[in-house]
Amino acid sequence: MEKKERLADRLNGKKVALIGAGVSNMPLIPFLIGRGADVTVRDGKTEEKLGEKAGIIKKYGAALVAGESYLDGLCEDVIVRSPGIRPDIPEFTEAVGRGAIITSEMELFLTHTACRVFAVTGSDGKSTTTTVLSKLLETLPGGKTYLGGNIGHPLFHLYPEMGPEDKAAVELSSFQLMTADAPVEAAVITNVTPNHLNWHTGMDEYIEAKKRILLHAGRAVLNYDCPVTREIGGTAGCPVTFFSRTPVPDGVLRDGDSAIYLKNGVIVKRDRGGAEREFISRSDILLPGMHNAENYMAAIAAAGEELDPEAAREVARTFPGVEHRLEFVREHRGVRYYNGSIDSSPTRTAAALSALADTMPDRRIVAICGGYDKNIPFGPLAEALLGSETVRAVVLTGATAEKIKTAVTSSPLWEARRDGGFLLIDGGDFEDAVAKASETARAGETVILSPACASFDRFENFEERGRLFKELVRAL
Ligand code: UMA
Repeated sequence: MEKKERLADRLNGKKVALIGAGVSNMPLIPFLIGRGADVTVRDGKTEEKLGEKAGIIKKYGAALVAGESYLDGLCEDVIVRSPGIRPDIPEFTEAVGRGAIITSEMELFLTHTACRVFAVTGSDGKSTTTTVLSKLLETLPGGKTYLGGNIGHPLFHLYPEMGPEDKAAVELSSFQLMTADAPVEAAVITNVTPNHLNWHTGMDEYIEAKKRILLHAGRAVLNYDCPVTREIGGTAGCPVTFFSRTPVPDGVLRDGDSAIYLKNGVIVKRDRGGAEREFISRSDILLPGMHNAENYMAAIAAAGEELDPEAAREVARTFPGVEHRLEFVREHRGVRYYNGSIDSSPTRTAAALSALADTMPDRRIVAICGGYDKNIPFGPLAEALLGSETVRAVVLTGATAEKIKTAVTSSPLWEARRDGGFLLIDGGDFEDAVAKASETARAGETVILSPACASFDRFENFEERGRLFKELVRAL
């Protein structure tokens, strides 16, 4: 089998299949055709469902195999899978058997780029951490900073313009990491909690995928407060920086390891056996919530020793956050509306609710929850919704509405909260759910879309869900 490295230099006349006409693969079409490859795009959606994309694919000069039997006759030399497609489906295994290369946009980027790569994965907080990291990297001397990966910006087609002085902050999902094994300068795992268990064979595979980010990492940045990442740190083959909400004991650090943590409201850094160095204060961080302090600690550690605390403070004071993550939409009749469409797991929703409660303790919350069913347990969500007096009502929508309702009503906290006035509302479809949340909320309260689920039961992606939410809220 041919090696993946520098594949781009040997594309002339090669048959390349792009599996999936999505965000990752579409920019590859003109790039590959420009290098002489014979490109076929294969997608399980029908041509009609692909809509204008089908026209674009053909206009570029690629062949299109669309619809149910899109993998029939898979004969290409190089197969570029979209992240959402498992690498071990029978069609791919058979192709590998006859000598084909299976790769992905992200693997191609990581094996071809000359720039310094700072990679981030984790169950929660990876988009904010990656974005903050990109802002911090921009303050370092040297070339241009790129931001991409699972956050929604493919990077491979840009690699020819990147030099060794440039930097890339790259968000990696477990789907992308399943087969990735390229070197990165620094690798962050923000935390690991159950997620995507309908796609992975189980928690073990999910954790193994996340761990692959460390395979050839120069440095690792890991969450000391998460049992999974703490354990990973003990066996990492590179220096580790642990980040934590509280001081990290010196005894857990190995030679060359370090820690970054909160002490009396200040983020401090310490090498093993070294003195604490103050970095920035938690109050410098414009984004609300303890999870954002964690995101900052991870990003600061990943940016490395070149980072100037003063420059980091400036970023912390001014960065307003990422769209769809606790994004303030508007205040209407005394009710504040937030778009948290990115909250696609119970832990994300729990973090969003506690961030709101932290920063606005007097505002009670009406939460809109529910969406695509990833087979994750909703017990933790029920606890987050019922466990704090701040949440007053939940409006349920989407494919998981019934499952969430069952988890909430079977919680030991349910009866007391129900008797205390907690409302569990059947929202119906998404539009009705937004309308019901708005009818339920009183002046002085907050409505947040924080689904705890992915969006694919109804939407193309979480961005589309968030945009519709904002439209509906603006039209109230
Ligand atoms: N398709 C098939 N067969 C399949 C699966 C998909 O033909 O079995 C087709 C679909 O019809 C679609 C195309 O493949 O037309 C694209 O599928 P995709 O969604 O897998 O890939 P992209 O559009 O390239 O988007 C992916 C990520 N999506 C997933 O991992 C599911 C995007 O993350 C990411 O932003 C993008 O690459 C960046 O290049 C989304 C996501 O939800 C936001 N990620 C998960 C998460 O963050 O939790 C992992």
